[in-house]
Amino acid sequence: MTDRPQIGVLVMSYGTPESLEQVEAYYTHIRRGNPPSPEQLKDLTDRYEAIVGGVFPLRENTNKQVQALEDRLNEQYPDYEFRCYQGLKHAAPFIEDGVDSMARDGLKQAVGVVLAPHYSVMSVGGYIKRAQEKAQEHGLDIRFVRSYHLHPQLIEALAERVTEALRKFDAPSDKVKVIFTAHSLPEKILEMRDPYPEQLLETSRAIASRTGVTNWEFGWQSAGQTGTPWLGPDILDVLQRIRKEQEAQHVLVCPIGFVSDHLEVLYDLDIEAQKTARELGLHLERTRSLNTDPLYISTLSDVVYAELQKAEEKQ
Ligand code: FEC
Repeated sequence: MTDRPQIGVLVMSYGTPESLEQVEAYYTHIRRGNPPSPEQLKDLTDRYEAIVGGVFPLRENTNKQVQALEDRLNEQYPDYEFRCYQGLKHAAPFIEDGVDSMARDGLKQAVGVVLAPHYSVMSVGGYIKRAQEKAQEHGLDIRFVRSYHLHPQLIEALAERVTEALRKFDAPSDKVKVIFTAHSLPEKILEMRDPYPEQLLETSRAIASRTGVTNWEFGWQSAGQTGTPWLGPDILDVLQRIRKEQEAQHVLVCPIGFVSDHLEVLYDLDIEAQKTARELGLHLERTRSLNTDPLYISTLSDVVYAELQKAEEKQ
């Protein structure tokens, strides 16, 4: 037993199945309880099979990020004892399970953080709402980090990756078109004055300024097929336009909206976008994912601690 104050940290992430058999239940959860059609299920299962034979890298990456954050927090702020709990959006342990575990372990104070730097009411806002509701049931005092898209160490980690990847091209940097990407969302978020698109542009500008990249643009990726419009332009259309207008032969994609290797990076970019680029005769490279980069983990520990400080200042 320790007499240091114990702080629960709810680390929230998208979640992924643990086996190909679980893909249907996972997809049904994403679709708010509506099972996918056999074609939709086959399409998703095929995509998982295509990324290194049906493994689910997001699970291991999230596990490692959560452990690294707990280690970092305890090392950096020894006046507290931090205990990290996972809360996944679409797979077990679900967000509610993470909050239940904190309450079961007797924690009274917690901070929640999402492994996604940009705030949208449809993404991070959804995670926070579920965690808040569960925490209220338990009387758990929990505060949340909403976004950290301009944190200097996050920008440094992403800028390092851009600089490093630019060296892979057999062309001067200003001849390489850099495309920053993030997961698209339904266009209706614009009516809600959602900060998501602007935060993504702010991150893009900060990386561009730090790396000296001037030849860049932002593109969306991984849009759903829901029959309603999603934010564009889609990365595949951007590649088509670059080719058609002969803007560049070299393209570097930097997926700033994601922090791990997973389906949306390993399939949507490394297989799908790469195939389009090859067909168009473009040389496409992608920046490395953050995964457990110490700069990313340090960003997380910093924003969690800052949130805890705000709670203490109020007392
Ligand atoms: O590797 C993996 O197993 C999981 C990869 C994965 C990540 C991820 C992140 C985000 N999503 C966001 C929004 C949406 C919206 C819908 C939606 C649907 C899917 C489907 C799969 C999927 N997402 Fe995802 N997302 C990942 C995977 N996502 C699989 C379902 C099939 C498909 O469309 O491909 C549409 C839901 C609906 O039908 O209503 C909206 C956003 C992020 C980034 C922020 C975050 O990580 O939370 C936003 C990783």
